[in-house]
Amino acid sequence: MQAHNGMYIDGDWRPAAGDGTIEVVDPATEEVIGTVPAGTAEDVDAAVRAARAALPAWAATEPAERAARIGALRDALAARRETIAATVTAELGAPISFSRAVHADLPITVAGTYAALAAEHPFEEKLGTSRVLHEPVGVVGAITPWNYPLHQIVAKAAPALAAGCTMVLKPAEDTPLVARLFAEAVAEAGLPAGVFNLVTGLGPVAGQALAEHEGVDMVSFTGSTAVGRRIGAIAGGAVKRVALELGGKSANIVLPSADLVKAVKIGVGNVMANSGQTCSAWTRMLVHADRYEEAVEIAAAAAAKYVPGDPTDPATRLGPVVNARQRERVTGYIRTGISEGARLVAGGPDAPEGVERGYHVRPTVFADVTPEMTIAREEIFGPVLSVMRYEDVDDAVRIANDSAYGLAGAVWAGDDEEAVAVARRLQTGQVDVNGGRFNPLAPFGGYKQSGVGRELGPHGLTEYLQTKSLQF
Ligand code: TXE
Repeated sequence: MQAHNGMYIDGDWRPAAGDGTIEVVDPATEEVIGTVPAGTAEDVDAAVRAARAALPAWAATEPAERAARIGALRDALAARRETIAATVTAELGAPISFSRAVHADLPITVAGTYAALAAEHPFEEKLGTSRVLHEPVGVVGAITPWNYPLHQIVAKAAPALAAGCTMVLKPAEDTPLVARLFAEAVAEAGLPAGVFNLVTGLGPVAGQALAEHEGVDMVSFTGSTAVGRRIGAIAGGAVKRVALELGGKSANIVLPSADLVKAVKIGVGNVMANSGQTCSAWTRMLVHADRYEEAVEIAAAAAAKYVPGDPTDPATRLGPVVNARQRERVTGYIRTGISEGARLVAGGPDAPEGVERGYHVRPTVFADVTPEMTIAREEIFGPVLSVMRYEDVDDAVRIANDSAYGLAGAVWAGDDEEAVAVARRLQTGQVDVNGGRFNPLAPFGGYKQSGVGRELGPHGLTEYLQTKSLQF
């Protein structure tokens, strides 16, 4: 049990202004594993003041100096790899092997990318007779979710720091412990006091106070579309820069020429990873009518291999979902799928057999899902796949684009260029061609209701810059 009473403000761990606390629950054991302070508007104000005070000096540092600090931050995270993985497994419930390979290694990679980009980025350019300067936006208020808790922090903090911005982070209430590890790494990396500040707290209290604070120049938010709309309205009203990374309902189009077994198995794995709590998950699998039943059979068999279990066991592939509320949400969607007439071919709403505790959900596959069904339209954020039928390529593209969201997607075909022709027609920010592969330089973000702005790589860095032209 870790009982913390400090928040990282102005280069120091300080007690919170109030005495409220947030309990951190291990979703696999349902036990309280720690407490952190529930920050208030007063704590947010102290953190924003520290960030403002640190801004002029940090904004004026040479890019090479910022690159060196971000490199040191990357190394401090890498030195904590095992603690990070164990912490994410404890507070999120992700299987330990996934926590190591993704929850720890992905943000370490992203931090390394920004150490390089900070040094290389063209912060000044010449356009005709003008000199164009790319300057930091200022103080960034970052609000992050629990699903990839460290990655979401690093995907905001690393580019913001590389740009010369300072930051106040309000992490998700379910996963504040890994955010504390990040602040420890910041301290070890020798970033000047006030450049990065951490305030733990509840969304509607500390999160809202941060978004509204007049000392914050930009709000960068990742989370639900409902909260994203509120943040967007606050930022719009105050004419602040805003970046929003919201939900998704991504389509995975398997073209007739594709290797069906491979496409379906990898497609199932994509949805089951992290218990389906991935905004870019390919939750709608679209298969041609001629091979539809075959695909459904493969998908059901593949899903059954994701046996819910103890996430600390390296052999476990499916952990619980993050909390009891999320389990109710996900099983509610499974019940809705059944009542709206989808055919359940794997899993279901009942608790899995063989696990006595924890917020587990059975790996679930629905067939005969039609585009108007709730489970085809809304983000479920659980281990639930909908397999849908299409008649021809135009039909597949129409179904894929028939969504309020547009975050990611996938296309499988016999050759890449056939898939690319379909990918060009999708209204979505990212498409994996024949499986894809993570590239930390590639921009990530949404079309439509999936958000505003891009994260990662040079595009992610420019989000935190504003432009000044000098005319000669
Ligand atoms: O998200 P919230 P929740 C989706 C997913 C999930 C659903 C609900 O579908 O089932 O959202 O998850 C802070 N002002 N995604 O309830 O509430 C909150 O403290 C300012 C998709 O956990 O949006 C946390 O830090 N901040 C997603 C962050 O917002 C507020 C990842 C996200 O929490 C606030 C997570 C307020 N009024 C959920 N209210 C993705 N895009 O990856 C809450 N917060």
